[in-house]
Amino acid sequence: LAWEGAADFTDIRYETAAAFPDGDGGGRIAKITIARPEVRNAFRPKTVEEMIEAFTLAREDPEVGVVVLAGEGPLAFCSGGDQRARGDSGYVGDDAVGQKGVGRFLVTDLHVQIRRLPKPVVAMVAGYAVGGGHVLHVCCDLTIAADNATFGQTGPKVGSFDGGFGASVLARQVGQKRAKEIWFLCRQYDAAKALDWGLVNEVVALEELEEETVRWCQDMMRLSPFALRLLKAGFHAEEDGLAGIQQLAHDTNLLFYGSEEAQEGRDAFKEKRRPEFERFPKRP
Ligand code: 2NE
Repeated sequence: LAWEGAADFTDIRYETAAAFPDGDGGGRIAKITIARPEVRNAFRPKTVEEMIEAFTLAREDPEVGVVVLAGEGPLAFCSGGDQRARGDSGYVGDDAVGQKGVGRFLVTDLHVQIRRLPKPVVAMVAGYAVGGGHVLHVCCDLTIAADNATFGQTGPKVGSFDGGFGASVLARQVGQKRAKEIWFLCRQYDAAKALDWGLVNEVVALEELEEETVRWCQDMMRLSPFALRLLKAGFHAEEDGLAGIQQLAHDTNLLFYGSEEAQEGRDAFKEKRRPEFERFPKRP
């Protein structure tokens, strides 16, 4: 695809491209690339801040139907939190846009944002997806991996862990025993094993990674965006507890606002009259 830079960032790239360059369909695909290959795309606070901003851009763009999350280069998708930016309490970003010099765990917000983004998010994994980088792909809706991809946890090796989505959602994906193995032993798993375990959706040759990922995105771009949105909310409703149910409930409210019945309530309030709800059918 012909990716066009759509915003200026330091640690990441945000690009979008027409989903169907041959004009055989509409809409755009967004791609967010962590661009710190010298540290295997580890994220510092500024990186996470920029990713949050980029995901917001993708969410707000009515043309964008699917978001791809990637790492720069063939060696790594993401190696997790930048250990050089790790202070004595959280990750410290003197270069961060937000509070400077204060230990943070901002990636929590990013995980929630990916889970709640009302558009599918696809992790495109080449090389290492380890530590907090592994959690990022777990949070994405789908994962397409290159044959050189390596998955695993390192958290307990470096005095860290993610008992949130990084453990609970992982366990939904591969089962409790395997999720515990991944976290308790900190081994590395190749792409074939990841596919066998249901940790990824597809494995392709590294040279074909983007082409295949785009194909998956194009398939989704041909489908009803609101149906996909509600499906995502439905999948997460139980997993995310009350917050998941709230998302699904508010999505139905968004649809309900489009009905004459809901609009009658609004109009009656504005016109200072009793709403005439009796004219609406009490559907079975
Ligand atoms: C990723 C991995 C396996 C790659 O190994 P290799 O041999 O291909 O590369 P190398 O030489 O280890 O790394 C290349 C450069 O990248 C830096 C390295 O220090 C090295 O720098 P130089 O020696 O060239 O100066 N680098 C790699 N990962 C980094 C990182 N995360 N932070 C800072 N610099 C990093 C291998 O590099 C590796 O195992 N990396 C560490 C993975 C890790 O432990 N990540 C943090 C886990 S904790 C976490 O992410 C987390 C969490 O658990 C919960 C919440 C939030 C975050």
